[in-house]
Amino acid sequence: MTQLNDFLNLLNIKTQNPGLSTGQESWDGQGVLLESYSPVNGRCIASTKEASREDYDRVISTAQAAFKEWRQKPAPLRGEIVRQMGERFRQNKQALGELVSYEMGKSLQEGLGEVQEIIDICDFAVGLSRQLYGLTMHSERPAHRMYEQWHPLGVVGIISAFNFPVAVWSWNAMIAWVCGDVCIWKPSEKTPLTAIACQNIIIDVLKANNVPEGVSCLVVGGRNVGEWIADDARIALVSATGSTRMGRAVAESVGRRLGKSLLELGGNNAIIVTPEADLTVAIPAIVFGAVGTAGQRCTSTRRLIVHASIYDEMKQRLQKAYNQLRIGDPLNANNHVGPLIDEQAVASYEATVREVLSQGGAFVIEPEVLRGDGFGSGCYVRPCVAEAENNWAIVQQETFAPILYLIKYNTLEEAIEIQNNVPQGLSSAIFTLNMREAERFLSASGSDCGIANVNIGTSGAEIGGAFGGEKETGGGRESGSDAWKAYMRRQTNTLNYGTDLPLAQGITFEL
Ligand code: UN1
Repeated sequence: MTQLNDFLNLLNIKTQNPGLSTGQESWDGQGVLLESYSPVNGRCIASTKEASREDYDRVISTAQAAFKEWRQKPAPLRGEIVRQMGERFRQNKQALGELVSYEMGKSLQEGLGEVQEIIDICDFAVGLSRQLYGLTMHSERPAHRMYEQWHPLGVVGIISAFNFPVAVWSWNAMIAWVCGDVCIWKPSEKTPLTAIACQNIIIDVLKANNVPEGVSCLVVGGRNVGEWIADDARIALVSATGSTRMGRAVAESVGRRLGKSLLELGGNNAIIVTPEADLTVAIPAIVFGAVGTAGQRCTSTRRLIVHASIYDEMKQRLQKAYNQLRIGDPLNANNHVGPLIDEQAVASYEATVREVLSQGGAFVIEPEVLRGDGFGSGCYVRPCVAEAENNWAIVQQETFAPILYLIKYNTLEEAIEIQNNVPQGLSSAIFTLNMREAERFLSASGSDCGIANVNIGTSGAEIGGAFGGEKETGGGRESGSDAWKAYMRRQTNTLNYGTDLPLAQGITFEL
């Protein structure tokens, strides 16, 4: 690890940082002071000020003006700008990974992995900038041609969560930019500095290429800023990542004005382990899924559905694996698990533990809030495993903490039913070497999630696929595949190059 001040200096993070930026200009908001505390040691890292309504309106007007110019720039040239941004993130990978780890609390490995997702999506977006394909159709009318084009949408509002403070922004922004949109990013108020650092990283690229002011905007602020974005008819697409409660509020506001939203909300992800699983592959996948990012990924493994015949063996193997976990400073490469984001998250871990016990659940691996040397921030908890029933209200909801529920099954039919029987539908996995079981799980009557894996865990998706889920997860798809279509408007064009005017459906109309 570089010295603490090194990565802050490298990323140009000062004691007080402007929380508003239009890419060319940055300024202090007129709202309240926002101090960012590290869950690693409880220290205040630096501060910024939230946006006032006036600040926000200034940003939106600048973004609207920028869109008029940016949409005219050929997509491959927009891709070239994104390529240069990717280079800047490559150069700053270590420093930004360390800041992510320090401000958010995830292990340095995972902090670096998050920056790698930015680099990967930049590469993907550069290629995509020459592949924004539309279809051509055969017209039923003679001497007519039909085709479709994809045009930029406008201003895209990106509301991101603390748990992936930089990668989720990049999935949206890099794709939106090659599509010809301009972006306004409202990061989580729990992780404003990583967002400011990202804007600092790309600012030279924006300036050197004379990118119109307003293509990349940052608005640090609280819930009110999220509400302004959701209510604002000047924002063509609102892409929001976070809790189901937040997503429902955003969807209602955006829906009222018939705007577009792209939602990536809670998960309640399960792994099914059948008697034919290779447990040497399954165990690390389960443990990484459950304790990675201290259980604060939306793809974290929350439920483990295990066949009765291997249930006791699974318990023993998990106990052995969990005993090896090292919890502590996430910037120390020896540790697997860092802190939760804040004390509020610890309180919710404790409340969930109490609820599991009151339902009659038994902990196979005991929960604990860690105190004492090295745990001074009060945010460190021990990952735990409880025997539970799928239908308990507490199991039906997503708790953003490293708590894994063990559930027993007898038939694959029953396992799939348990897996699907939650309100959320993000990620799922099965461990089996039996192709019939695997294919059954992936079939139309199998997993109902947006992501379904075989012999890998629920978290850690690659950027090349479309990311998102069904039901209360919100239905949106971000990142790879054809997720770009959500950031553009489709236009169907019919062109007559003949000398007559034949009408479709064989209708005659003579004058
Ligand atoms: C999230 O938790 O919001 O699949 C995103 C994963 C990561 C992204 C998670 N690539 O776990």
